[in-house]
Amino acid sequence: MTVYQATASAPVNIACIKYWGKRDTKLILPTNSSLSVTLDQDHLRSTTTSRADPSFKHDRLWLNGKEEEIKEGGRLSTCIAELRRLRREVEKKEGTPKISEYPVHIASYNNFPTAAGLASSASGFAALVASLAALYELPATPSELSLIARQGSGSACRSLFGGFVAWEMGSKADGSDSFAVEVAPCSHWPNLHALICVVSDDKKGTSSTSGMQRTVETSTLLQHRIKVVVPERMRAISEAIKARDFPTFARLTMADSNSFHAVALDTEPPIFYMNDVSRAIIALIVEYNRASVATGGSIKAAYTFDAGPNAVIYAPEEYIKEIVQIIISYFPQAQPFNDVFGLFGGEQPK
Ligand code: 2P0
Repeated sequence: MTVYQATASAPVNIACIKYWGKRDTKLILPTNSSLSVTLDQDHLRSTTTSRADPSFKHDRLWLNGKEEEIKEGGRLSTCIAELRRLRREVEKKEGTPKISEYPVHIASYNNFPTAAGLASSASGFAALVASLAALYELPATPSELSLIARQGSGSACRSLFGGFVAWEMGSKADGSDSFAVEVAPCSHWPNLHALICVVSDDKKGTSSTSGMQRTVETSTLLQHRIKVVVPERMRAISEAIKARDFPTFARLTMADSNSFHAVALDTEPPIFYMNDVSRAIIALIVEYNRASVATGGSIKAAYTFDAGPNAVIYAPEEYIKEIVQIIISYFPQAQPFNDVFGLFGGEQPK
């Protein structure tokens, strides 16, 4: 008996130019393009196994061993339906076994602890799409699959590649030109490292999905950001990445993190994702860079914050040790965990 089963994994990505706002909430079409760095470490990935079998009664999904409901018309069922539709096309054309008619069971695991404070929807949906695409043996490129992962969670479309990835917002109403492309592979800039500082492992107060829509509806600053600021930044950061120009990359990354948190603050009611520890980390990095520039050096580190208080610090490898020492001296309770740091003084992530 043939077993139809496939496993795929996908990495976590952290945006340097942030996605914040949808112009179409059902298709998940963004109000601006975005660009991320994939964290290529083995210990920051989601791994998903999909299996199709005629004995299954209906589609089912488990996340870290716990079954989750696949709601009709929801994001999960949209992704599964899209991949089935592509499989049906292959079956029609090539007469391959009609496994699109079998229900699927999907099991997904994150190998990073929830306590690492990293969002798992990006790597999770990317791994789910990649595993179903492998199960169905779809002749699809990562960019084509990113069109589907995008409908699971916007940022997931950027986790189908390694390295440096742009999500082009596109302009078509059907979303067919809103997909991810690789700007440069990971091997292009192996010297660039990321340090994750976990400030809090609490679940965030305002989800990204609802927070960004409130920003779209109420922030006047967002209009300036999406029309004027981001298009120029996308161009400039892509060039900086291609030239491995760290100071420019760092300036743009920090500026865009600030801009994203400014539009969150400009939302009615305002959204605060950073806390006092986040702001202390900004002050440390600003001072670290100022001291370097004042002595004839250049910018050595960049901070960025997503929809929560945790910091990601990008820096060339040669400065990572020094940065870790500075952080430990200011936050003596810091718990190193590979390149993830727990600063919240709680249990070390396991
Ligand atoms: C990003 N974030 O570009 C930005 C920066 C958070 C701050 O993508 O509604 O979880 O599922 O499309 O992808 C978070 O948004 O939102 C996000 P949905 P998603 O990484």
